[in-house]
Amino acid sequence: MAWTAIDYDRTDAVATVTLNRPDKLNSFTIELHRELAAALDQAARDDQVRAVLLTGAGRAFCAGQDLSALDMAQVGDTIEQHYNALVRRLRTLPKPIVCAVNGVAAGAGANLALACDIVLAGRSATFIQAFCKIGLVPDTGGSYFLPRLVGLPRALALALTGDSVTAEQAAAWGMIWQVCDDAMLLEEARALARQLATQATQALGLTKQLFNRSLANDLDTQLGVERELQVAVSRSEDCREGIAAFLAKRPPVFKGR
Ligand code: T3D
Repeated sequence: MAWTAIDYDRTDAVATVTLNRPDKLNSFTIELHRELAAALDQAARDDQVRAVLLTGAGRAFCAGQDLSALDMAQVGDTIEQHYNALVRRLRTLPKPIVCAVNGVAAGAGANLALACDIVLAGRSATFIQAFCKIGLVPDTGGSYFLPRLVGLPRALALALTGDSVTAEQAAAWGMIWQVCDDAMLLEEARALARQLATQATQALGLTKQLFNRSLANDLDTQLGVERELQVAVSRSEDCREGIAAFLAKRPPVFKGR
């Protein structure tokens, strides 16, 4: 596929998806939505891909919806078909997704990052729940993830004020995993994605599913889900290899199946 709004690269077992509208701070158009969806589907389908890295080109990660392309008559459809579908794709993709936030992440761009599995941010990156500044409410899963990540008082204050949060504050609040020096961000994110790509892919995919389901379940239900997924993954070749390697005191060689 010829990409215009994103860049897609697979090197070894890592698919790198780069939002690529730097002049407009990688803000979302329908074209960007379609290409990002196609890229994530490609990464999900391709057995050679065992981890995904998402980042942005230029000085921003993503400034949310392209406001010059916002169709006020289609807001509900746009959200369902594109933003909601994107969050569902990220959360159900059975491979780990590392997000490298390389600059400002605003509106749906901030919440796109929060819907990924492990978020690293450059020291100069910022997160802005920009919706209130233009008379909108948070979307792209922000009203779900943000209070669960940072607690209701901080989530609500961020959404009501639209104040910018630095990468260091975001890490201190548990909103993201780690802050990196700007110059090292991509290198560190790639190293993390490469490491995840050597692990037992099915177990990582089911771990995502386990945690997703835990957010809505009570303890008894969740214990049942753990049992169900552990039984399923214990039949994988990688699980047999992991245990055999431990017992033989050698490093495991996982194949992602
Ligand atoms: O139906 C639906 O789609 C509803 C769904 C909505 C989801 C949402 O995401 S709503 C929230 C939309 N996003 C925003 O409100 C953020 C708007 N952008 C900003 O507040 C600022 O640009 C930033 C804080 C992100 C960065 O500020 P700064 O000073 O570093 O950059 P800048 O000068 O504002 O922007 C640079 C260029 O990018 C500029 O274009 P120009 O003048 O050089 O031609 C600016 O217009 C453009 N740009 C930035 N953000 C957007 C954008 N163009 C279109 N849409 C944007 N969101």
